[in-house]
Amino acid sequence: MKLRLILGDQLSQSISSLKDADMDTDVILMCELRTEATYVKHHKKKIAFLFSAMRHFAADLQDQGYTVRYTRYDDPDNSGSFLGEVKRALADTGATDVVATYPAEYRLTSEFDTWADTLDVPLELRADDRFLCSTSDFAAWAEGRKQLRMEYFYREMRRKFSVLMDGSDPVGGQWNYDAENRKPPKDGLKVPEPKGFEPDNITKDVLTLVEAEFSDHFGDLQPFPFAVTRIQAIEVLDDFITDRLPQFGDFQDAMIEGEPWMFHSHISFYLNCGLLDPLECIQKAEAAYHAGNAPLNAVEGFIRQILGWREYVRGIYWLKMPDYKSQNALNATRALPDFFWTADTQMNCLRQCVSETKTNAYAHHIQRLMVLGNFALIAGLHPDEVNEWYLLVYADAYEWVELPNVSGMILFADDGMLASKPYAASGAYINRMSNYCKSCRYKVSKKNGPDACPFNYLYWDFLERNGEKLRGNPRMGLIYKNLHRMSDEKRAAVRDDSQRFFRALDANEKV
Ligand code: FAD
Ligand code: DLZ
Ligand code: SF4
Repeated sequence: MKLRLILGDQLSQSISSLKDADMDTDVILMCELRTEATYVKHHKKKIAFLFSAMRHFAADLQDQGYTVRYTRYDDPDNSGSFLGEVKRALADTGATDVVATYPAEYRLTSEFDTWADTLDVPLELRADDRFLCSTSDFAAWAEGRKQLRMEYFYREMRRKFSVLMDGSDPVGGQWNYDAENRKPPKDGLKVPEPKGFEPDNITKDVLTLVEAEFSDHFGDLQPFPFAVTRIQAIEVLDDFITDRLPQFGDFQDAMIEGEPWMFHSHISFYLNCGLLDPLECIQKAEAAYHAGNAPLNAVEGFIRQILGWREYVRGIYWLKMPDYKSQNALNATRALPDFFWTADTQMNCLRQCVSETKTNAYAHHIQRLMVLGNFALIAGLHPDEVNEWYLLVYADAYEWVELPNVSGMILFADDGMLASKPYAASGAYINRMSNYCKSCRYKVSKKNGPDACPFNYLYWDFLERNGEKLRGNPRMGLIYKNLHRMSDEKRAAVRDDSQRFFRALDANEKV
């Protein structure tokens, strides 16, 4: 009789730990834990989403005839940790073996690796097979390459899985249609309502629990529209494929005030906890293209995110951990400003993105990258603080995907391992891709002075401060040429404005 442990982000019936499960004898163990709910103070919605999805998954398994031992958060005997619950279950059930799938992140993997020494029964830890590229295949791909770039990895994945291929060539003749995915938002653009669900009794119980136990965590619990079952998650995916995918490509980078969901898919919550399978998402998008229901720039763009970026960042994570976490190539030291929690800032773009994050436990990619991330980069915020924030505020956040995006993609803390150059930008980018600047107290057209958009001078100050590190980067050559052409007077204005801004920020004044 085997005890089979399922973690909160392993909610898939085809997970390796369940592969040879015997319905008549085995016991499946799932547990809501203090350690997992508090290793960072996750957004209330994230905890509620996972607890509800776990309870629904357990109920599904039970309906199919499995024996599930489910520890609720408020069970008086809940030991609060995976090992404690495994030991308790072994003592109560007399199971002779423990089977688990390796956790998705380093923190727990290294803990699980010590269990064999403390358990009295054999432990079998199986590979995490929820991804399309195994960690060993990624390591083999990376071996011997001078530079790792997502684009080349992505092309191999397209070939390997025969996705959007025309023989050995990419469909349409190009691998990547990114250049067609940057349309600014146009006036009157109509964004479809996202698919949402009324909480059922299981979810209502969880919402009451989370309100009582995690009231001091960040974020709003209500409203709670998340899918919590595989069937609902598939509805979200199908809704995206018909309603949003056709325009996903054009407006992938666009931001509109009051439209947090735009034409994105909102499936990362479900992909990352196992309710959706990456290949089924890719294949549905590809089918929409072949049926003539979505254009190539949209379908390729969407597929690139899942088959390319998602697998790539996970590969980098396992290739480079644990050292990846402590990197700080730009020696950034500033503390995270309070407005990342309160949204109390006069910079409208940041106010909107933080407020939406607080309400939804979601922000789309360009908000995370070019508003919040861009500010974190050019203001020199410390990677540890920025990583902790991103890991706890988003309902799709797990370290394997959050850390490379934050330390690699936005902060350049990994010295260019993930991104070939820092994604620093002035207010002009935000103004082009959003309507945030229209209702901002600052003027995006002003470069200096108290009314100027802070992104404008902080951008040049960032380049100046990090010149030694970045000047030699071939992709930064033109930018540094422009910096050197700047008059001494203008450089002094940039420095003075930035110092004034940082003084106010560090003194916790409203900026
Ligand atoms: P869509 O735009 O519809 O994209 C489809 C899918 O592609 C996503 O669901 C996701 O699975 C995948 N994807 C897209 N971009 C990336 C990427 N850069 N890395 C990995 N997968 C990607 N994604 C997370 O899943 N968890 C995180 O914790 C996370 N943290 C991020 C932090 C920063 C600083 C940045 C810049 C990006 C982060 N991302 C993270 C990636 C991306 O922003 C989200 O996956 C996306 O916004 C989720 O929304 P969506 O499902 O509507 O995505
Ligand atoms: C994120 C999370 C939370 C909030 N709570 C639980 C939990 O109570 N029980 C559980 O099994 N998993 C939870 N998780 C997901 C785990 O943290 C996740 O499995 C690891 O971070 C590995 O990716
Ligand atoms: Fe953001 Fe600057 Fe635009 Fe204000 S003016 S919304 S601070 S980019």
